[in-house]
Amino acid sequence: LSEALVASLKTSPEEFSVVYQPQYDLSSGEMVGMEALIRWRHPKLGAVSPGEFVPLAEQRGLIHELTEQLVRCITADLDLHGVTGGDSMRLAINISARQIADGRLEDLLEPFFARLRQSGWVPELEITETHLMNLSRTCLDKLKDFGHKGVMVAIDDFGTGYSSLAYLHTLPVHVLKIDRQFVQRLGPERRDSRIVGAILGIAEALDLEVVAEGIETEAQRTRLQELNCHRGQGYLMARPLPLASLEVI
Ligand code: G
Ligand code: G
Ligand code: MN
Ligand code: NA
Repeated sequence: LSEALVASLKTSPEEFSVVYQPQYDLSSGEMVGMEALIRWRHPKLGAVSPGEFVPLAEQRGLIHELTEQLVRCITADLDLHGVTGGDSMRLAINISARQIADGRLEDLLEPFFARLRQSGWVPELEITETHLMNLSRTCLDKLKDFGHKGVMVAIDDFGTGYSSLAYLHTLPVHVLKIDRQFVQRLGPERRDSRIVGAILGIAEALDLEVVAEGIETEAQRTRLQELNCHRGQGYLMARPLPLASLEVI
């Protein structure tokens, strides 16, 4: 698999594509953004899960090349469909924390983000919580620079890492994405919502936005609304889809 990925990243860009999962304002139901997720379909192996190939790309030192495919696909999708973000909708991409040290990242993302803004999208960078803690001062400064240029920075899978509140407070981030394991534990009992409630409290104290991930049931959505969680995404509202299927927006 690893060899196939290396070969495909080098010679077969057409095997990569991107799907988009809408994010909603949970009180109004309005769409407020989308998360871009990369897909890889190998001619012999078929569709490979990003849970498998993203870590492989990291191991093989090709995560930058993967992000190049992501950027190329999103740019092509926007050029083809001309979907606008209305100057307020977010377009979130996932990057690996270790890419931040790589000088090629800014060279790739700066023109891409300019392109996004041109069509009315506010760029957002998602970085998994577990890897945020190992970032050097230099990398944190780079994130801060993105922030100064109007890029929103989100902590992905929040609640699964080990960030201390003291550390969180110093991070140049704007958004917490509540990991879906906590959302999926939301049930009719009040105690089911204690962890999500605590995360919402942290977000409020640190003045951060919150996105709940992995909303699958009406009961979970209702509970999140009651808890005043503003933004959410999940199969209940929409699965990740090709941009063409999403043109209701
Ligand atoms: O798309 P799916 O829900 O299967 O994603 C599985 C994992 O792969 C998630 O953790 C997601 O953040 C990650 N992922 C999806 N697309 C990208 C990408 O373009 N770059 C990186 N680094 N991770 C991605
Ligand atoms: O780690 P990250 O949050 O980037 O992962 C996003 C992943 O979550 C994608 O693989 C996406 O397909 C998946 N996903 C999105 N919505 C749901 C959902 O409602 N339930 C589950 N189980 N997975 C979801
Ligand atoms: Mn994500
Ligand atoms: Na996540």
